[in-house]
Amino acid sequence: MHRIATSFISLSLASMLSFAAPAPKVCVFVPGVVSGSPVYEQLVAGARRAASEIPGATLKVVEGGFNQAEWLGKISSLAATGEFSLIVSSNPAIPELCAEVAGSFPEVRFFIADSWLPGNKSIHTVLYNQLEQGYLVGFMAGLASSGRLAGGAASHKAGLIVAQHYPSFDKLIAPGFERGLEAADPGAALETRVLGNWYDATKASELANGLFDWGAAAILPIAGGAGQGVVSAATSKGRFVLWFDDDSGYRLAPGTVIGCAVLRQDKLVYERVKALLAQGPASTLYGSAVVVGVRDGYVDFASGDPSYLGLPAAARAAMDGQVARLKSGALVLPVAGL
Ligand code: RBF
Repeated sequence: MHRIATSFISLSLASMLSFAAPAPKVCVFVPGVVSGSPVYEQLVAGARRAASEIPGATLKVVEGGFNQAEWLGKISSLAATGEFSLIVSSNPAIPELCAEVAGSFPEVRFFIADSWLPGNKSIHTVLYNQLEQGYLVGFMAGLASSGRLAGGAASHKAGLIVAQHYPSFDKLIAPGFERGLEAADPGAALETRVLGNWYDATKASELANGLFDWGAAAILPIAGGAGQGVVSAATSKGRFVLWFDDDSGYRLAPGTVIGCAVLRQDKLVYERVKALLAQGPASTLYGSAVVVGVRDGYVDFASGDPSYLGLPAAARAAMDGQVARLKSGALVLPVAGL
């Protein structure tokens, strides 16, 4: 009798507790639009998968659009609805905005991938080692600019096209690219052009044509959907493109896109959102900022695609050697934050 009573009490306690913790409601705030930006496609996919594995959890995706001046107001309105326990987003400009919103809505928690902000008890951030990611495609650009790819003469020139200046581009992606380029083609010249937005493929094409006319053998666009304009310019000029964030570049233009440095953003977002939902608002992950890279499995070079496998064996061996050096720790490109 006593045992039955105890188990009855613990059962009802358990059901009371499960009622006490409401099913989590997650909002994914996309700072831009999803379509055309692999980094945001992965953000949504990862968060959806995590929410689908937490019983009762719901998820809403909100596109913030390209007007960055509106983002703070939009995030603030989402928090003000009182509907969401966790707001998930991605890019280095977002933590600052969320910190401001968190001041007014202390019950809301934030997870922001691809960014860095330590010390805010409402916010968890994870930054990718984009010195490594930039290095990988920079090295590939150097193989092109030194004439080691079929059909490519040595010009010792390469280009970067970026939508706008921002900290992880200026401090990690560009310096990483430059270092990789220098390793494969010592003394090669690098020119950077700034587009001014994340969507204008026509203007990106014009900037790319300018860089190709200057002599760039290969260009890396960091420009979201506008990057496709760089691919079309390269295709008509018979030059090369490097791709960032996922391996879709290989399929966009086989033979033109010669290397993709990928982020496992879908995996990262899935893991972190799942952990944060399971641990709840008191999770000790809040307040922390973490850096992940090649050795953790979140930054990589996609080397299995037929487009890449069709490149000269000697060039691939040189490239694969760099990936192996980063994986083994023989080459270390440390990032401590932004
Ligand atoms: N990357 C995209 O692919 N698409 C975008 O629309 C986009 N918008 C951004 C807006 C801001 C204000 C900042 C700081 C970055 C943005 N990024 C965007 C870049 C993204 O965070 C990341 O650096 C790149 O995808 C390279 O990994």
